[in-house]
Amino acid sequence: MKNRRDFLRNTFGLGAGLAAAPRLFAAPKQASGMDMQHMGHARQSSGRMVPVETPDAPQLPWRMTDGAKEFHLIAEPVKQELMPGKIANLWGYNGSAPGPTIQVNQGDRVRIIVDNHLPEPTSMHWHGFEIPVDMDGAPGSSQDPIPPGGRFVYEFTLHQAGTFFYHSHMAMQEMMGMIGAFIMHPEKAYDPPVDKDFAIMLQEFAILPNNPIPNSMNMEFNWLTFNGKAGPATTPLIVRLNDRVRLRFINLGMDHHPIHLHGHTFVVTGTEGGRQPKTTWGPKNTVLVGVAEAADVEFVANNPGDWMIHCHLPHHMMNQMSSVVGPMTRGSNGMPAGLGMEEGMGILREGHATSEDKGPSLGRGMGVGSTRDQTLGNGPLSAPQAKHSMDDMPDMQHEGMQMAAPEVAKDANSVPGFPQDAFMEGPAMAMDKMVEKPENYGLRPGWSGFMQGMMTFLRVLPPEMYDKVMALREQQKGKPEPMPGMEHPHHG
Ligand SMILES: [Cu+2]
Repeated sequence: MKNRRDFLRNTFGLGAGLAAAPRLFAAPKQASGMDMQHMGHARQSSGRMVPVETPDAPQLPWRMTDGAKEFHLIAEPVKQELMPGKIANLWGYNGSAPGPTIQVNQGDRVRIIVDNHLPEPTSMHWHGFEIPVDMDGAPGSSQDPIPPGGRFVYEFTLHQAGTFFYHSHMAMQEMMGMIGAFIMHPEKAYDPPVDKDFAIMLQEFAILPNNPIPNSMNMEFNWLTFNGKAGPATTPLIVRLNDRVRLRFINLGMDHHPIHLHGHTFVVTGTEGGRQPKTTWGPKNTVLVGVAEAADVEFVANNPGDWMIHCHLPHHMMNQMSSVVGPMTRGSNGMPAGLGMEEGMGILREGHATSEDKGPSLGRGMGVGSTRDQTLGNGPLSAPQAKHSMDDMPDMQHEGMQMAAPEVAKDANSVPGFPQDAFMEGPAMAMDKMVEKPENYGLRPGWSGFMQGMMTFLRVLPPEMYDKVMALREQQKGKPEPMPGMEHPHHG
């Protein structure tokens, strides 16, 4: 809620004449005759381009000033709620990390006012933009860094089209969340046109237990997000059965993410360089989105159901993972992670960062050979013990969590390797009520216990159900108090 207020304050503080919602297109673009011939099975396609939705992330309004679409971005510390009760101190733009989505048309003259409200210098890079070098935002070479309290006005004409993004060009700031989507709509709608168009930004953070501030020096990440939310707080993508759908993935972090869609076969129609020729469109169901890359995929949502979309790296389908997660499930003497506040933030007073003593606590290694790690039995706790052991975990909200005991076999303790998922996902982690929102209407009860990290749903809904969810969403917009997880209503 605070994020939302900040966003409104920041955007409405710009002056009179600014529309509440972005007016994305100067005029509706009609498809040419050629486009109409190639509409294929896209149902009810109007031939118009549709605005890109970024579920859980806001859209950036603009106003026409001196012949340019003028946007205003404020680089600032933000409190981002990754999931209910898990608020992280990130850095982002206009109260949000990732920052708000910018949408323009090919050929637009664009002006972006960047104010630096961070406590240190920053610089804004327009990733992949073919613009004059003095607008490139490379600190030190193309411009002086923007000092704290300073401003830099970027202005350029955009001749490209596709899925782009903006980000701080200070490396560590990127790992604090400073990225946002920048969509350039083509002059003429792509063939075939889509009915639904979504963008999802992939980010990762290393947030040690008992500390809401990401350790940007960490090499091991335990919070994986789609548009700033971890499952089950991610808002599902709602489409109507037989819609043609485009998903745009944008990755800025330390890892590549193989994004997998259930139940459908897609083609990769675009990259961070723009639209790709049809001759390259081979069938796939997983797309590897490398660091600094974007991937557009398209398909016809012809298979009804609630289908998972997720990064397929197993640890990226988890929340709060760390190499010392074991002790958390066992209520013993607590964890050595972090040692002290300074060490937890990577500030060392003696020794070096990769030493056996400090390495594991800083998340730089896997804890192998650590003299500080504790000896663990491999046995699980009983369900009541497991529940009790989580009582003092400050990041967990027990009210509203379903907390049913996971089902385990009688001889579970005798099986080497047990437990794996038993206490980390499943009924004990379900929180359907806490993440209730219109887009989750009608999901199978208990669904939320199995959604973590980079995970969301593509909900392919028959017309009646689609209309019902859309009606609920409309109702929600009118309510003054947002539900948990509803901080960023859709502006699509
Ligand atoms: Cu991943």
